[in-house]
Amino acid sequence: MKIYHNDAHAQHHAKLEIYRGKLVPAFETPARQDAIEAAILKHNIGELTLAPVCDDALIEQVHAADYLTFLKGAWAKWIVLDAANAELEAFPAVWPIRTLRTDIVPDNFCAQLGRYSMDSGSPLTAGTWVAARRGADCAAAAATEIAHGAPLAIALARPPGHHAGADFFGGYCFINHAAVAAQQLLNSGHAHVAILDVDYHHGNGTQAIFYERDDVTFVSIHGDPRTEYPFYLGYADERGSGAGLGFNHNFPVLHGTDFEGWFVQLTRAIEVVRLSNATALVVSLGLDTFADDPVSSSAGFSGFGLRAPEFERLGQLLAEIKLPTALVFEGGYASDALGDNFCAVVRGMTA
Ligand code: Q9C
Ligand code: ZN
Repeated sequence: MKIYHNDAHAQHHAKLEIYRGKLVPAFETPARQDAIEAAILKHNIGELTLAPVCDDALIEQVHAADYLTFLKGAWAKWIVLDAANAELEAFPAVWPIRTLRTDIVPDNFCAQLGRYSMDSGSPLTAGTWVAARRGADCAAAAATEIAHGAPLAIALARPPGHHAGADFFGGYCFINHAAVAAQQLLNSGHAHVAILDVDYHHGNGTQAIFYERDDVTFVSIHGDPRTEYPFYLGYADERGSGAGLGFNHNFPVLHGTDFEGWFVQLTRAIEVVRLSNATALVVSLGLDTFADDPVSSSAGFSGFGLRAPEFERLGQLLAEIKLPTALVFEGGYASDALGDNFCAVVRGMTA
């Protein structure tokens, strides 16, 4: 099995993020992917493979051209503001919230950051563009691999992608790698593709990208957005619009639910994937449903309490869908456990 690993991922390396009034060490670190790669080698799970460079045109099918241009040039503009900025990370300053104009891109760079982002938790660093763009190569390559007949391929495409929309970043995500994979499957001849998002957080970017389209069924199981990030999307009544009506399915799960409750909802989500006309599947594989995940655990509750045996069971359920599947790595922040948990999913899928 091919595992396309992003060899540029460490170029995106935020040191800090803003959290509840403090600058705290970033949760989303290069160590996350390094841990998974080490476990893959140790357990001989598959071949770590470098992806060929995919066309910009593929990425432009799911992202706005002006957003991609902005992201590509952002670090240079940040340095122009002040050469000393090279030692810092770029955070947005002003967001175009209600009553402000969204049709204008101001000249001021920090204002532009707000125009193209959804939160203050996703600092830009010198290598963010290169890392995220290379992640798209991995997603496209995994999709091509299954389009050519492989039952399973993996994109270790850090940084994650599912919160990034057509024209904004957020939630540690810059390019939506799952969307790139789905689009590549469509371009390769699949008429309908399903995306199943099992990250702890709702994949708002993926939902938004495909919300009005009828060629992708998006199904997400995630923490109830009333209490969990991204808060402003991911509710059960979001069903798609226009041609996309009926192709979007959210399964929010109450904070504090244990893994048995989570699996009840997962079974429902998988049933929706089965009933779709999809001939290929992209899984947004977040591992932040883990019991000891530092982002999803709070106030005594921990994720949905999954551990390696439950991740293996997740893998078994994914395999039972019996569609060619591209796994795209998303969230999961307990670096020390990511290797075991990731390998458990793959073991469940392939055993
Ligand atoms: N305590 C993904 O899992 N809020 N993104 C973090 C830290 C943002 C998660 C708060 C969570 C974004 C891909
Ligand atoms: Zn997440």
